[in-house]
Amino acid sequence: MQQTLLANRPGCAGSALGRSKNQPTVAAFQRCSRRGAVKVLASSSGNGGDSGGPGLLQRLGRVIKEKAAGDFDRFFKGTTKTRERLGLVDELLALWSLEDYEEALEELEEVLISADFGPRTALKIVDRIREGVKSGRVKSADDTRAALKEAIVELLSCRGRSSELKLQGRPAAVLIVGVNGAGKTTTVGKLAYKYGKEGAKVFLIPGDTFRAAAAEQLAEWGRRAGATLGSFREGARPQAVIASNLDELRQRTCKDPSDVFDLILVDTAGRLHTAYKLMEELTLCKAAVANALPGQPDETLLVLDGTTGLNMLNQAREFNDAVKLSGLILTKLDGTARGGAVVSVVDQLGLPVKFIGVGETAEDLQPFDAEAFAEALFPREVAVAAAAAKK
Ligand SMILES: Nc1nc2c(ncn2[C@@H]2O[C@H](COP(=O)(O)OP(=O)(O)OP(=O)(O)O)[C@@H](O)[C@H]2O)c(=O)[nH]1
Ligand SMILES: [Mg+2]
Repeated sequence: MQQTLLANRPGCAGSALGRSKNQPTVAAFQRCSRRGAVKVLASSSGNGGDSGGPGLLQRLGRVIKEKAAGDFDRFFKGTTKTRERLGLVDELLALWSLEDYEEALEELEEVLISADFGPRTALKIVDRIREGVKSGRVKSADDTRAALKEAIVELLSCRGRSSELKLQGRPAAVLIVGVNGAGKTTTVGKLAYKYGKEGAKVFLIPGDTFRAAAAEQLAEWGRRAGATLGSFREGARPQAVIASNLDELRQRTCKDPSDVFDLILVDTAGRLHTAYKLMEELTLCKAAVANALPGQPDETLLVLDGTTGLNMLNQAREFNDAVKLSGLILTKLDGTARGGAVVSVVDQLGLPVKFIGVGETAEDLQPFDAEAFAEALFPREVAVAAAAAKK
């Protein structure tokens, strides 16, 4: 199957994928990009105008984050199951007393472990609260709740690394990787929708050449998001498909320097993190992006299925070793009570969570915000209701 949204355009030398013999070299691309794409980048970077450029995506990132903050309901709804699992914390805190705080902290640790915070991370959180009690800073149930949230926010703030996408190039490229069924293609679609809606020109590369249905799924997301889908050929080597798509884009920009996409999203096939050959293929995919667009991809994001809980830690380690990740996207948090795994993954891997998936629609991808997350898991109103019920 071949989809040719770019291929066979007037002025193109034919289908990108049917041209392997005549493909220009990387050096040729770079020569052209010096005259074309890079010139566009330079002319739009300094003025802060709205006509595109690297600044555009950073501004859009902020806009998307601000809008999401106003849409706390969706975030809140998406974390319902985890919050329910953590409901025991409210019961514990309703019975809180300074005399037997040790017992309460042990139970708190168990509740956190049951929500997949993981033993190490749960212990860290509880230890911080214990320190607070010993220093006299934590006295009441309210103080304990505040200390709990504070500890979670601190762990999630991940050694100062930002949860915003760092998209500096024009075009900026994002490589999406992960195991089978994690939610990669859906996430690519949601990202295209989000950035497209704010005015970015988005291009999708169907790097999952394993099966035709993958490209069809991406095409459907592309239609919804108003994004352009690149050429696809079932069974082709994904790194070749990525390279030829980027080459098509280079040719377009050579012809018309204003014809530049802001954001290129590269979907890839699901693969087991233990399959050496497939992981090696992924490194070639990343290299194909870097060859065509020096300095890219700006982001290499691992999509993790939130319902797998702590098993995702091993996946993240292997993918990080293979392609050096810049961040994580956790999906399906709406379907799991194991959302605490977010804290554990950030704590143990030192990689920031950039977005979370809280449903299957285009709107259900939320920029990750540590404070909003802690607030969603331990909302104030619930605490007030629990205290009222006790009286
Ligand atoms: N509830 C829920 N479902 C999701 C979310 N993200 C993805 N899904 C669903 O998960 C399933 C798999 O999603 P895909 O995007 O096809 O996953 P993938 O990683 O591309 O899969 P492969 O390409 O086969 O490896 C689909 O049914 C999606 O609708 C989410 O945040 N919440
Ligand atoms: Mg897919």
